[in-house]
Amino acid sequence: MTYTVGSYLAARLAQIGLKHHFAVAGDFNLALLDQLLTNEETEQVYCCNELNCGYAAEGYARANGAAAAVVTFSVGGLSIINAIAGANAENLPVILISGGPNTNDRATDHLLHHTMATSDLSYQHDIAARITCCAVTIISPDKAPYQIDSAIRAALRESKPAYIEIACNIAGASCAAPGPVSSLLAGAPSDPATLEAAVSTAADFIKGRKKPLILIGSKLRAAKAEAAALALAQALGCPVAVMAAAKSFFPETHPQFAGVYWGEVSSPGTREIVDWSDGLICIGTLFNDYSTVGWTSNPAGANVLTLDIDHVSLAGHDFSGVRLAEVLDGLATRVEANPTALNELHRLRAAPAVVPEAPPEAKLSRTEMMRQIQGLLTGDSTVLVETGDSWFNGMNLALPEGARFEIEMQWGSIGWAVPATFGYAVGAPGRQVIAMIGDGSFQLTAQEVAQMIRRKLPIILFLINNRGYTIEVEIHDGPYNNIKNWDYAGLINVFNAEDGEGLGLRAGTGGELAEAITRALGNANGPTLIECALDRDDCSPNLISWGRRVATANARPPQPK
Ligand code: TPP
Repeated sequence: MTYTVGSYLAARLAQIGLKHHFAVAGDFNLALLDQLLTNEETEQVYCCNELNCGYAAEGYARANGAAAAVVTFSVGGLSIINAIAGANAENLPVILISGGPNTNDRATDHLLHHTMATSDLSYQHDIAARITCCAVTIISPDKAPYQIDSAIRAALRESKPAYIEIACNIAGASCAAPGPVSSLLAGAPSDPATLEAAVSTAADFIKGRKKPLILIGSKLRAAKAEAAALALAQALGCPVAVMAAAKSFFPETHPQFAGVYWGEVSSPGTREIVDWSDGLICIGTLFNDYSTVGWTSNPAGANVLTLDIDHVSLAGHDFSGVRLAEVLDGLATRVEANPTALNELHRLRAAPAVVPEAPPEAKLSRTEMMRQIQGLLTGDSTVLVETGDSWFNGMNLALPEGARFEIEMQWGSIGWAVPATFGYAVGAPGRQVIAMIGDGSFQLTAQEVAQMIRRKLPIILFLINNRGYTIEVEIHDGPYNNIKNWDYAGLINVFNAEDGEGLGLRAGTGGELAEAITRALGNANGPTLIECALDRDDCSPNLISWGRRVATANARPPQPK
């Protein structure tokens, strides 16, 4: 078989497990898209715009481990930047592929359409280089295989986005055949001596503590170390709390699960047990102003052992170049069971409160909405929550074994959830995909519901219509937090046009919501959007507490010189 630059890239995408790639067409990438279409093992999935395309790929990477998005030069390449920077922040290997100007127009004074009427055509590469772990521009078919492999290998190893720009007249040019894919998939091994030193120092730290406790953070998935963390937890027999951004990265049905640790807005009893521990084992954690509740809960100091993706640190020690999964595997064989903190957790923790069912004709409340969403979850569910009160409502969900939870908490860009949910559902066809999205966020990227309809995906979208940016109201209110109301449920018919099978339903009472959920479960050939009408101030108490702390942190005056 002979290869072109484009078909080589397609082969690599298929080999690394991408059964789909997301795309928006434009004249700089049409020849490339044609080449990608020649490979039947990676299907082209179209998006309404490039920002959505980036988020769809980001969601796909959450479901599938990696993803690719293909856009045209400049007008597309700059639109997708927000989503790719988000993938960087969230440690997801999304490969951004852009068509590029013809080689004959580079290094000349030719002015091209879609550019800022400047002959410097390197700006998109330069911008992409700032937000990816590897950026390559391909202007020669001879070098293409090496450049493509370098970018994909870096993305997979570092769990970060990479950038591949391909000149539009090079995509169809012949190039060498791909070698074994294992060269892209093999991770860099730990240095054995450093690994041994890191594991034995960390094991000593744990042995020296009376009340060790594990805290899991969002980087655990990027390190592909969920199974290794579970094995260490079981060997140690201690409580395991998760950070909000890592919800579902440790099974919530496990007897050692200690809830979500999020400072003042933690699950009941979780903050107390974390504070009580004299040996906090932080695995893949990331502390920022939001996760520390405005810097009020920021674990640090001599009682903290940090096990990061490629790095172990504790007071007086620092070891880098070690892989997290190998560190955890090593520790699991060296620690002794210590259930002290688990016993204390059982004493501290009250039985979960049972939320009574609201009368079916009563006006819909947030608690009744969440009670019904909770009842919907199975081990096959994945819940995606958009920035807003959905973060806080989602945290309280008790996830059945196997259920997954997705949150874009480091980047926190509203508009993420609709396209990311679309991409996630493309990447996880067997799962029940549910999203909770505020009205304000929905308005950014709503049109991607049309792609869910196009692909007949039975996603359930809970559109929370509380008439504004409630999370912003709690941080800092003003007229800018009011938004124009839409007929959200009615929008689905607009997207259905002549052939779609999406359902748009409205729930103003608990009874209407129950009926809408029943209809959604029966709608197998398209998404169902359920518009839940809530009062503007019907938000979770945790949002209020957290918002107050974050507002205080934001309002700190400059330090005097
Ligand atoms: N623009 C982007 C792209 N991302 C952001 N995070 C913001 C602005 C600031 N922001 C954060 S949350 C939010 C805004 C504007 C409002 C969310 O409102 P909504 O989706 O209605 O959710 P609610 O808080 O009402 O639950």
